[in-house]
Amino acid sequence: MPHPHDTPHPGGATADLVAETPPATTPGTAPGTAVGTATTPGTATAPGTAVGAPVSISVAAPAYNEADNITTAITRWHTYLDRHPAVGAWEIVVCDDGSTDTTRALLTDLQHRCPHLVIIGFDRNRGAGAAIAAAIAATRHDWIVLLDSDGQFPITNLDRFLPHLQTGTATAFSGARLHKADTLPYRWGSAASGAVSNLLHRTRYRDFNSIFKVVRGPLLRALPLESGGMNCSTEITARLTETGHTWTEIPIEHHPRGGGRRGWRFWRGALDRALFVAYLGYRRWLLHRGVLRAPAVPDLTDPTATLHPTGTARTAPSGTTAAHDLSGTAREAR
Ligand SMILES: Nc1nc2c(ncn2[C@@H]2O[C@H](COP(=O)(O)OP(=O)(O)O)[C@@H](O)[C@H]2O)c(=O)[nH]1
Ligand SMILES: [Mg+2]
Repeated sequence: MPHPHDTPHPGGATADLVAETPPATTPGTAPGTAVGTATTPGTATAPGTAVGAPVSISVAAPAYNEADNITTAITRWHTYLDRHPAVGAWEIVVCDDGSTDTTRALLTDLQHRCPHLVIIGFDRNRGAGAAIAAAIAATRHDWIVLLDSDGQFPITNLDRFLPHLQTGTATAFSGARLHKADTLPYRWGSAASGAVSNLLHRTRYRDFNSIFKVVRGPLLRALPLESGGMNCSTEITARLTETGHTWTEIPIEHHPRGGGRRGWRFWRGALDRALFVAYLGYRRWLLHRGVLRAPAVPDLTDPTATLHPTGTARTAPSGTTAAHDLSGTAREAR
């Protein structure tokens, strides 16, 4: 079966999915405030992307027991991507691995109205990290946008990123939540682990743990990710930094959860984060000693580097298991 997005913008088939309309931005302008800078190898104009041309986008998101939020989230993403003049071909890949509420049924229903929606999953719950890695592996467009499906990261944040994508100023952008809409213990925990992660990586990112990221597809698909639970955002920031790339941070809005409950408990999550950051420190040391090698990723400054939507980076590494693809398209996932 062909990928549902082989024909971009199917038009009328999705007309009943309507939410907020994106503002008609002027392609090429840069309303976002870049608070970091990109350095080589991330400074090249995206090969094959004419300056100001619409960009192709895959949204990748995990979803677990998000029945309260999933319909609103996907409807908003759909409307935004479908109508934004700076967005060309697009898709939304959601990984729901074993929700026990009606998330899966709602996704299937949404898919009838939104052929751009690709649903993948596992036969059991494997955690947000596994889910986001599987969703990334299943994407096929030039840029990947990472989002949560609980409504905390409005897709309208993309307004500030799209001009940068069109001009190809960098290959990896991260949304910095300057005002986090989380309770104090969660904000403190994130600030503390972000500060230590910055120290370990000799970086000065304002929001090391933000999952709202926009990265060139071939680059993110090539990044080996191994976190299972809620440390995937920290891991993506760290692992790309290991490869010598620099994140360009752009301020974003962060909202309270739309409904439902977060999928992890504070103390368990805090312990897991502390262990994960300790592991990052150990990795840094092993990399420094040459015991480990940094992950190999495509050099996107090379015009022959894959930008093809069905490039080799989509092949899952060995040791992975097949994901259930509810759209009927053959997919592989970590
Ligand atoms: N597929 C999948 N998604 C998950 C899992 N746990 C959390 N998520 C999703 O990950 C995102 C972030 O989770 P959330 O509980 O809001 O944590 P937060 O990072 O503290 O906001 C949401 O979209 C969740 O639906 C999981 O086990 N599997
Ligand atoms: Mg959340």
